[in-house]
Amino acid sequence: MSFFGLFDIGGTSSADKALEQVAWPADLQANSSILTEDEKVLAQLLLQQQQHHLFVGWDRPGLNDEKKHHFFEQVMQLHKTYSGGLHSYLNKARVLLRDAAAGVNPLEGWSPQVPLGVSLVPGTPQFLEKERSGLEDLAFTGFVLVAGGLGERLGFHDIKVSLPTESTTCVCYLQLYCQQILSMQRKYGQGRRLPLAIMVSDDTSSKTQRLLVENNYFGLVEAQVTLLLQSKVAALSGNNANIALESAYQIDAKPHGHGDVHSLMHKSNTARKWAAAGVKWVVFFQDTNGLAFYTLPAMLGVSKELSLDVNSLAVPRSAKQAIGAITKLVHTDGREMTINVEYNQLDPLLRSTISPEGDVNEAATGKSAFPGNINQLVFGMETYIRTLAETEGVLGEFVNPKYADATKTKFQKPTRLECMMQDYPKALVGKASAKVGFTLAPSWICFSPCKNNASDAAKAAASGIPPASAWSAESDQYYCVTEMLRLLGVRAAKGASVSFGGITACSGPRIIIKPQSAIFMSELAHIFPFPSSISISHRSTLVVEGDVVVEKLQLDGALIVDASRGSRILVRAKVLLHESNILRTHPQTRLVRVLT
Ligand code: UGB
Repeated sequence: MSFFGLFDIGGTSSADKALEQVAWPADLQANSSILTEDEKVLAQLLLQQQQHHLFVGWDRPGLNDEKKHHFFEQVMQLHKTYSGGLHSYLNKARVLLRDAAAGVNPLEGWSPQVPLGVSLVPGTPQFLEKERSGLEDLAFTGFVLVAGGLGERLGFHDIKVSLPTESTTCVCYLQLYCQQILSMQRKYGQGRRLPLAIMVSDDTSSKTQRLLVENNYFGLVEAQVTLLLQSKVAALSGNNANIALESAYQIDAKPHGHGDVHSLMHKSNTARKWAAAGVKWVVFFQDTNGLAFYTLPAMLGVSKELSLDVNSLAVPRSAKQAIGAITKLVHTDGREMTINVEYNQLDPLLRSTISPEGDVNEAATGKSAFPGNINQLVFGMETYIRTLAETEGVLGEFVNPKYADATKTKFQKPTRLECMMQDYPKALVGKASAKVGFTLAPSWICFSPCKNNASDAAKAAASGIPPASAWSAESDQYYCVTEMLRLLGVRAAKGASVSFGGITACSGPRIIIKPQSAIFMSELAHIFPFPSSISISHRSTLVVEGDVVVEKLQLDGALIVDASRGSRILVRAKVLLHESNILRTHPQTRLVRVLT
């Protein structure tokens, strides 16, 4: 595993040192004798940026000096890790905060259109053809997991990638992702190792490393995993970009958003190394989406066919549904971009431009023409590398202060600049050759994250938004595999919907096909070659691992078929299985087990 953090990009520059001298407040002046030269430069930088309040009430020298040095360490960190330095951050923040208070419309001059995209219907010949085409390119794919988020909405105090994806096998998200990548590598990698980069933050870094190390990288090789450490930015308590304090001598610092991933892919040289090693496609995915990869080859097939530099996986979206919409925007000056537009911006934008009725469902599909963004992206490496070189991966930022008063001068709580990974297409504006589009797939096969605590999930469900709770995420994984099998012709029961605590999910069956057996629809077809000979009741549990072929099975119970130790297990169960059965291969034999 290589580890990249932005701690080593030089000290304060000579330009900073040449900053105009500003009079020091008395409390700081009194401490002058204990400060190092670098600390004085940083103090000067802060004063230049009108941050005098940070030094009010500093103790006299000899009292809390360690905390004072620690304060400057933190300032240095914030300065070094932000491209352009702390002064650049604060200057940008002032402009963005002024615009926010003035209510400037960031989409002024832009008019929406339906973007370029392909709609996939799982199981159709079109889907399987795209999947077949994409499988050929898996060997040239690199994976980027953004896992710096805290899980505050979930109310979980550990790293989200350590959560179990389901409670039948209790495999955690990181294990699932690693094993899926490993399986793709073994089957389609043509001898190559598929690289994985994981963006972590101070909040998730050490626990993520530990989880990987203690589990032997879940079968991956250490060298194919790169950890990218994102840094925090200073929280701001007022429109003049006043840096907020968490406590005396301690700045309130907050995550800068998942958009940091692009500057880290650039600064760490990861993107360049991957390109040199032949990676053609970069896949970005979130930390708790157990359905992340089922449509990946079909999506790659679309990227290939349309030569897309950016392909956003999207889900059908009802008009006005509270989820960002993939939208093509055309400016009055001729510029174009296809980008995620927040739902609360799309409706007014449509009304004020091309469609007086706003965001409405189309008659043909019953859904909005603007599909929902789920932040799973495939970038073409050639353009990505070029764009990173031009921009250093620094994307546009935004600020979203919650005002405490009508004059918009006070914030309810400190805010900060943020950036989003899906804003990358903004960097392609003006490049005539750049192609940005989407792949639409039903959410049951591509998106069911675990983001919300049970009570927020119930509120979301009540207002028609997917709950994104632990239970719905688990249930949707069983549902997805079962539905793929049904599309192949397997007679798997559709479990009834069950409601609990305001959340409705499917009751079963619980079918887990481990990644080394199959992930994609075309692979599942090999495990179940005679689908009509298989029936699985709604209350059944089936776990399949390793080289397994299920020719005949009538299951109304629990069956674990574990061929992970090297041999093939052939299941020909003519009888109805009512009880729990476990079939395992013996490590030393090449035994073929037949259950009849
Ligand atoms: N993440 C980081 O790695 N670092 C950060 O600083 C922040 C997050 P959230 P968000 O799924 O419906 C996104 O917080 O940002 C990682 C899209 O922007 O779960 O509110 C974090 O660990 C939105 O368009 O989501 O919203 C996680 O893996 C929509 O697609 C990922 O970034 C929305 O997800 C997402 O972070 C959604």
